Amino acid sequence: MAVTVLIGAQWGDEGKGKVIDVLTERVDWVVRYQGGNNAGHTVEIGDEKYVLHLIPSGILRPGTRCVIGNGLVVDPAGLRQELEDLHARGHETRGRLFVSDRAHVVLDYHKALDGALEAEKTGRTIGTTRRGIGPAYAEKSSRTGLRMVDLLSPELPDRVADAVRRANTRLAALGAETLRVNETVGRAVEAAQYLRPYICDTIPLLNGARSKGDSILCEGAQGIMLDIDFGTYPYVTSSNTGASGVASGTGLPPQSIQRVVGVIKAYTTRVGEGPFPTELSDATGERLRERGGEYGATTGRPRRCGWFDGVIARYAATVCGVSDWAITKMDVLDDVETIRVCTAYECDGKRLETVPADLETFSRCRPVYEDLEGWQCSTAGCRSVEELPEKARAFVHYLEDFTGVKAGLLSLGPRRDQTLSVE
Ligand code: 2SA
Ligand code: MG
Repeated sequence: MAVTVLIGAQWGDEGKGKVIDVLTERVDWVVRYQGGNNAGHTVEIGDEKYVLHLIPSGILRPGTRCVIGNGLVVDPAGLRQELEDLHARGHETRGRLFVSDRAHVVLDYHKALDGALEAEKTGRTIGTTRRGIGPAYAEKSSRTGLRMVDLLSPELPDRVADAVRRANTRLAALGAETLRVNETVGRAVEAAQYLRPYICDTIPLLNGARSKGDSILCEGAQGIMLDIDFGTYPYVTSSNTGASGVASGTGLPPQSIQRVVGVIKAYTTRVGEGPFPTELSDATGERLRERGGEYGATTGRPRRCGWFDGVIARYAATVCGVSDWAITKMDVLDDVETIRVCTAYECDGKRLETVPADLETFSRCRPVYEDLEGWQCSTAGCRSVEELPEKARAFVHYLEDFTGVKAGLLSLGPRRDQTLSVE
């Protein structure tokens, strides 16, 4: 019955990993529905820090079962590595992790193509994570991709060999190094062997769990502004990162979704290229990056930082049907004197209240700001909303009023105990 979706309502890195970890205290299943190991979900438990890329964050709660849904593109070698790391740290995954046999496979040549396409001198670098995501989804759409179910087939070596040969022609045309067919086949076969026990039909599994009343949390990766349909195309990832990706990426029907939690950071960040109206290329942006530890969890890239963009939050609320916000990293604003919130854009003398489709227009948009007084004290020790400084509560209320969505959860640091639930 109870399906909850958690989505990133900005450009990713909103702190979803932490929020999921908090929510999974009461959840039976955690399900990824899109993306691949381009994601980096960071969870801190006590002194231990985990960064998960493909495996749902719920794996860190022993009683929770996890699903990698059909909507993902799975790098078998990457998944194996992640599993081995978890096993080495004492986490059991057999019988707890289920990988959809319909999920598509990312092979070495997808990564090589990702890099080669980025390096191509077309003047349009996306700033991808180079994890092969775009090329793997392109093959899925072209109906030439391999799926997890193919990893179980005796014909796997031939299929991979064919695919590598085709990819080599493209790589050569792009002036990139080609791959050795046997090596790629060997790696795929080895990973397939390791992953065999995890691969199954997750559709009856999930719907069966749903009908017997289990609670299911669908974990979005990246954020709505990186959504292939709703984001800043072409500076996006290749999947539906928003709530609309859940039905197509899991086999859970749309009407089973009861709640959509939108995760927003108290300011905004973006990794990779593309327009970002509230970006700060000054000392304030630098301070947000340092205080917030804003470096890519997958690639270590420094993230671009800027003020909170209310236009985007409202857009996310609209297209994802956000029921409540989880506002993260409020503590990063602890020492900020004046907090700015973007409430509209100005472009060519016109006021815009929504995100324009035309990127050229979007890149010329100037933010219209509302200035709020900062609270200028530490929130680190606050354990309830009442203990928050008045001005921090005013900030939350401002975001709630502006977006028309209530906050359900506030996060003041990476640890589990630095989380406040709003009644
Ligand atoms: P891709 O690799 O094809 O999905 O890249 C396309 C765009 O999507 C962005 N993207 C991300 N943005 C923020 N965080 C992501 N995950 C990692 C993290 C990123 C990292 O959690 O920190 O470690 O660098 C993520 N994944 C994809 C990407 O920057 C491109 O703009
Ligand atoms: Mg991340």
